[in-house]
Amino acid sequence: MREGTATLIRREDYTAPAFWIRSVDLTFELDPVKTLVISRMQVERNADLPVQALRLHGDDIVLTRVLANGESVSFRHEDGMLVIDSLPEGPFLLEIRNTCSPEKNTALSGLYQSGGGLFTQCEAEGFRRITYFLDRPDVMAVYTVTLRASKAAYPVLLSNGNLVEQGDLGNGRHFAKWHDPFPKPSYLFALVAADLVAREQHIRTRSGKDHLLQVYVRRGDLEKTEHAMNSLIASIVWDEARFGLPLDLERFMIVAVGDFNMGAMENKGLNIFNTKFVLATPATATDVDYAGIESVVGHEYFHNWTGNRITCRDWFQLSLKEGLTVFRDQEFSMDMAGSASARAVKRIEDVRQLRQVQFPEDAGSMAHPVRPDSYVEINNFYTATVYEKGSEVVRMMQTLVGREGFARGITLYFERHDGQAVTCDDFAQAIADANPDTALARLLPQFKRWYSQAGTPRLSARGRFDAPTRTYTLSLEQTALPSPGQPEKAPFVIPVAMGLVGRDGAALPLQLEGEDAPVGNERVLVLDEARNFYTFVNIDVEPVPSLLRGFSAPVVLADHLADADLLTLLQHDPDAFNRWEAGQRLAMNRLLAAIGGEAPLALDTPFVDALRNVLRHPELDAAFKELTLTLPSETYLAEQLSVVDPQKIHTVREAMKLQLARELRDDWAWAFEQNQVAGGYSPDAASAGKRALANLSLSMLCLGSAADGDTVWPGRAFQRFKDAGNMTDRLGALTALTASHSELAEPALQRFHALFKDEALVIDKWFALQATTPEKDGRVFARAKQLLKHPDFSLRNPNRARSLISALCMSNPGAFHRTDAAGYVFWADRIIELDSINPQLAARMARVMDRWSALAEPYRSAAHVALQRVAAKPDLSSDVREIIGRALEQA
Ligand code: B3K
Ligand code: ZN
Repeated sequence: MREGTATLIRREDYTAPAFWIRSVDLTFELDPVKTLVISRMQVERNADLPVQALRLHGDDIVLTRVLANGESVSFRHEDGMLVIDSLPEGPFLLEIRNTCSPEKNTALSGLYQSGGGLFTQCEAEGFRRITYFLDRPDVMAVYTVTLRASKAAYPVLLSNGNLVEQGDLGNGRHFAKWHDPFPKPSYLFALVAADLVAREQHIRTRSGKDHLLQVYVRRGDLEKTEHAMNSLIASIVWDEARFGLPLDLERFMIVAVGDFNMGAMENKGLNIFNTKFVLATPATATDVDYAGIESVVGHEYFHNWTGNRITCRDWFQLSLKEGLTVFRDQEFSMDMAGSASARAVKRIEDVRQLRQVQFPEDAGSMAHPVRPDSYVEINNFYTATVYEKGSEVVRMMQTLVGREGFARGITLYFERHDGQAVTCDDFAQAIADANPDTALARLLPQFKRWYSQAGTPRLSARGRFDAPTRTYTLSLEQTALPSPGQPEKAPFVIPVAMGLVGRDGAALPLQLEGEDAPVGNERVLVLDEARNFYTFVNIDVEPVPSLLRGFSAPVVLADHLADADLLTLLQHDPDAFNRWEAGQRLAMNRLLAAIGGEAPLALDTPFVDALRNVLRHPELDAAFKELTLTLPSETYLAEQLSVVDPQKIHTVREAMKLQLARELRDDWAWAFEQNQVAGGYSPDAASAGKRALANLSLSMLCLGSAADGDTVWPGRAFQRFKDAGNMTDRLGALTALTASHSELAEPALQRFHALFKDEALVIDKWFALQATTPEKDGRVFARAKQLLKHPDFSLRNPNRARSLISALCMSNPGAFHRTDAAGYVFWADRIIELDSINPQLAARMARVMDRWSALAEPYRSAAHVALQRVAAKPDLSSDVREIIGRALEQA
């Protein structure tokens, strides 16, 4: 059982708030040591509920006075809340004064200090670390905020909404007063007081309204903000064009901060961003960084409607805003990518991420439904399930009602709920009601099992061709494995986008038994029972089924296809996603056979030839080639096994990589030369794809050279590293050297550090690269340990902590899982250390052990010991305790 005093919050216990706070007027006397907060709230009782005490949240703050309608009132502290028993019957003005200490706030939740400035992070429950409040998303108030601070230390004073007044206070202090006309929950409050500069852009939206866009950064970073600003403008244009949702603010601000627990935060009109998702120049950021900026800027902007205009009734509904907004940012990036093939590349990347992170989560100790039923720390539930699987659930709705139907659903959702705090049920209902004659509307209660049942369903497909009747019968069967607290599950509604591919690669017309004519050559079968049969008529030769096209549902598919079928799909499938998938399956079959069996890995000619054909294909996009020639990750391979030996997986995968490096040597060299990008840097999909393929080729060439004792390619890589005109190529060349353990890696790493010693985000890359190098003889782990002592390393900066600790423990299984348990000792030491500094971040990193119980011995026992050691820390935070407690329940 879980220990500790932290309580379990249950979804079924939801009750409406006993009071409403209609407006709040906040005044801040900002000071890093002690900030004074004066809060004046218009409060009224919720007439629907019996008369009761007002209970306000407050955490780590010091109360100095409480007045109701100007009179002092008695209060008490109970269960960490401020309780006021006797209050006026009717609406009243509540005034609270309290202090907090930004400089002591290492948790980076609430008001904290970073790089000499003051910043806030309130979602989910950080506002209570600033002042006493009904800190829950269904209490929405209109905010007026006055910031008073030293003019020299904090020349820029920002909060949500519009600037209504500013001026001098004498004594070197100044003030700014902001008003946000939109009622909002406290988690969307923000303030910034810092020495910053802004890139500005005035735009006019379709309705003819003018808006001011600003991106605030530290002095010296201004030239790194162009891409973020362009991404913001593109997001605004896209949301209006695709969903008819315009920018509703006169002023929209983005502020970059160097110390931040996650990617970014959608505070109304004042988004606060991790610098990683704002700052980019060709010299310092990779193509992946550029794409990340576009997608995160889009994501936070899209929250302005999905999250801010309509918010969550309670935190169990988190996916209402997160799943939907991830779906929107994925669609945005796809639309920005342009060509069909570039869209498929984006989809492949998203699915790869889902499988790499969400599938393990759904099978491990932290498995939970998209709409969780309980939590101890809500911050532990900002998960891949709520975000990425939540997005897949929204995507399935779009698949079931069509793109236009889905846009109609969104319109109805806003007609019904604008300005409200609602539930996932409300959302699904709106999409269904706007599309009455669809499978979604017909099956809505069953469809919503995607919100309530955890775990990744298994979909098993078998086809049977009957030559005499010229029919092909497809059987689809779903099963769901038990999850914690959910032993039994009912069938899901699974949309299966599919086609039938002829042996010659032709897309066959699809006519189901009982239909008069074929309905195109791609369709969506809706599986709503445990098992169903679909009989296609007028089929002359046994086809190859191409199922779950575009990954139309978040399931694990067993299609029982033979190698020959997969080779056909890899060569001919009109669906690019399934084409890639066929390649991955061919690789995976071989990897798993070698991992499970005693026979050493030996690659067969048909497989190698098929990969060569992809690599040399005259029409396929470079980005697609790169994805197809990249082997399934060690983490994804581990998910295919019931007992996981990480070293075995690592060894086999490395062996296969090396064989491909050698067998395709000339082809890699050809691809490297073919994919050079001339001219200035542009992060567009086509150029980025070429760079990715050139870099993969270079890595493979260096790997092959290392085994053959050849020095030509490492020499070329070193030269390219030195001459590179952009970070993608520079880091690519450096990676080729480190990953092949070349002698030139060391001087290159030193040079890289010297070149970028003042660029924090690049130094993060330098740490991460060393921590994620494929392990060889324990060298990588030894180096990571050494790097803990590097003067540039710090646990206090989340990006830096992640660049070494998460990189090693989460992204480098071959280095982390050691037979001598040293990796787990390293992990436990860091979690214990970090828990006292930043519990949210520590809890995130603690998740490394979610899947410990699937490990083979000796890993399993050693992991258990490490978990118990963390659990034994006397003052362990409730954040980490929840994660570790759930992991230990698997023992
Ligand atoms: N809504 C924030 C995440 C807040 C995380 C709190 N632990 C960023 C986002 O999803 O857009
Ligand atoms: Zn979000």
